[in-house]
Amino acid sequence: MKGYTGKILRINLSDGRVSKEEISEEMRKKFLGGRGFAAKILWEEVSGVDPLSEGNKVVFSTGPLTGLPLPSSGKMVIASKSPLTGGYGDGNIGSMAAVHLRRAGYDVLIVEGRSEAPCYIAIHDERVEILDARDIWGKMTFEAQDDLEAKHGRNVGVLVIGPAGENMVRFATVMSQRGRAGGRPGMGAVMGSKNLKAVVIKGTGKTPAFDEKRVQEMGKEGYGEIKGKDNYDFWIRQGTMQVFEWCNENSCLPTYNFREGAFRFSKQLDGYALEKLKVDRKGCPLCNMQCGMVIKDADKRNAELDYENVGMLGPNIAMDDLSKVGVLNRMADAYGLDTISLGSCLGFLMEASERELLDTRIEWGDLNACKKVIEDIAKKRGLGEIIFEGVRKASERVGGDSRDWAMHVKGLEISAYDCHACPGMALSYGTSPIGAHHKDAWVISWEISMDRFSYSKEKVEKVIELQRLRGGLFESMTTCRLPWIEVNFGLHWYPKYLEAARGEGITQEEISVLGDRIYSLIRSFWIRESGSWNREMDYPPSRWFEEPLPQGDLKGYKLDRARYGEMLSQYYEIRGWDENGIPKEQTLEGLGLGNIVRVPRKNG
Ligand code: PTT
Ligand code: SF4
Repeated sequence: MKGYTGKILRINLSDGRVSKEEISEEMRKKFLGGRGFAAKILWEEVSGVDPLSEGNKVVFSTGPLTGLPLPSSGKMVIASKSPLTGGYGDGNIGSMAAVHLRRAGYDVLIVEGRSEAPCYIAIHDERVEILDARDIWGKMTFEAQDDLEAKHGRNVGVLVIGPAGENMVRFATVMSQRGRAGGRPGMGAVMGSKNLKAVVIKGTGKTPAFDEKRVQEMGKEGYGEIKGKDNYDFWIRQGTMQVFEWCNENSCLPTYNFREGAFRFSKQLDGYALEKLKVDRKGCPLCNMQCGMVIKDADKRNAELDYENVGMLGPNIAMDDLSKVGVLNRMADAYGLDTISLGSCLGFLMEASERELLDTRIEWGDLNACKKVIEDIAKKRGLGEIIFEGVRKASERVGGDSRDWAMHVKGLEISAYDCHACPGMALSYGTSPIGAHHKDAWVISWEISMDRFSYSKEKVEKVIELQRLRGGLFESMTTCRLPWIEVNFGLHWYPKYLEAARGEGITQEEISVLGDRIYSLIRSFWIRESGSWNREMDYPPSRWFEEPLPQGDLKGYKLDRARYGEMLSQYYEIRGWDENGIPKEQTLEGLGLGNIVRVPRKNG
């Protein structure tokens, strides 16, 4: 099949070995690329190891659309066994590194082993080097990126970790281009555990395509269509921040550690507030709807904002000024911490302090206290020692009833949508393949436009439909889904893009099977790796079931545990999983995984 380089580059940091392997035809057909490749590789190569040990691997994985002149195709998946959750973890980052990896002749980079001393990897086409990183170890991501560009030239792709990754903070992420972040479930910590500060990639070859001319033509048409969309101009003004006001109006804005769904000071934080502070716009390569909104923050420095960052570092911790949120966002990018988990961790500490479960006081909305805690997290000291492994572990440390309001699923902190009155979105969080993240099924907008309070089978089916498209197709092609979601760019384009890129399109039926295959494979990984799998792991935290919304239009609403359980059972049935959420043997057979996967049947 054309449209792939067909190569995996494997680098072992323990012994310095570098090898190149073929990607089989079967792998390409069954798993497409990106997340599909990563899940298959991790299933086969990472079993029973501590995520921060030499035995774990980091997989940087592109797909057949990555790097082609097609809308928003500068993306790659970074995956590993997660040190935050203990299960499968990945993130999707926009970076020139994705584009350069394919130009250098590789679809996938696997990094394994552990270097004795701080190092970084430099890939320049065929030449692969493991270089000394002692002079950049300890540096913030921005400075490290500057230094690496000074050494290797500005025309390279850089993936880098900050002090948080080096110190193996469990929600350390990987940064690129001073504002792109990827790998929420601790992929930065896995790099840190390998003493790997960065990967620098330069490729000078051509990105492979089956029909180059057709790709060019259709790309041009696609970019043009995006620009002509009704919502395009507003998107350019506010980007993902356009959803902030809507969340507040619909009582799904995370507020006071997900206790409430609307914030009194929301007007000081929303998309219009952003427009007043905006000084620039940035984004991923090959995109003509760039959504990284840059503002001048309260320290008079540039900070790049997205909705999730503002939701979690704003109302969730009662920070009522966007320029202050910008400071925290910039610090997270500099230290290399995931903003969603960070906002949840700060909210958790503030609530624990309010309930007198901590020796130290940390008040809601206190900027200086937050700045200090961020530094402490990155250095694992003070309150950082309590929270550096995320809210699940922190709740074991602080005790009381904190387990009920430690806002996570499977150990991954929840992204910025409150679900007291959104059962469908709660199911989406519950069944996301990496723990609570919205990326696989952002069902909430559809749900609120329909019957938001129902626990219908239609909702379950919608969650699965979105998971197939977003979690299966988009994560594996690998390209940004926002043109489709945010400006209504036609989904019908993508099978055509795949056809031009690799000589083979994809049918609706094949999209469903691909998504289901990846989901059952990742689920099998979780069951094998988590040790004690149980159905409760697919439930959101107690807070949403037990504590009704205390104010606003939806005052008194909360989730119903029994009805959520019924939805979950329907979900398992459609997926072909048993009553504990374990894929059945005939399901694995039917998805062509029979000869690949053996799932432990025991569960605890
Ligand atoms: C993603 C998660 C998100 S999702 C956001 S804001 W969002 C947060 N951004 C962070 C950040 O910034 N700095 C930081 N230190 N931590 C951050 N953590 C959070 O990470 C991102 C965009 C966004 S912005 C979204 S919705 C879409 N996500 C996509 C996806 O998942 N798949 C896909 N095929 N296309 C997507 N397009 C959009 O990409 P994770 P990015 Mg990201 C400053 O990484 O781990 O997946 O978590 O990659 O290049 O920054 O683009 O309102
Ligand atoms: Fe990146 Fe935003 Fe463009 Fe998507 S829309 S490719 S996240 S800049």
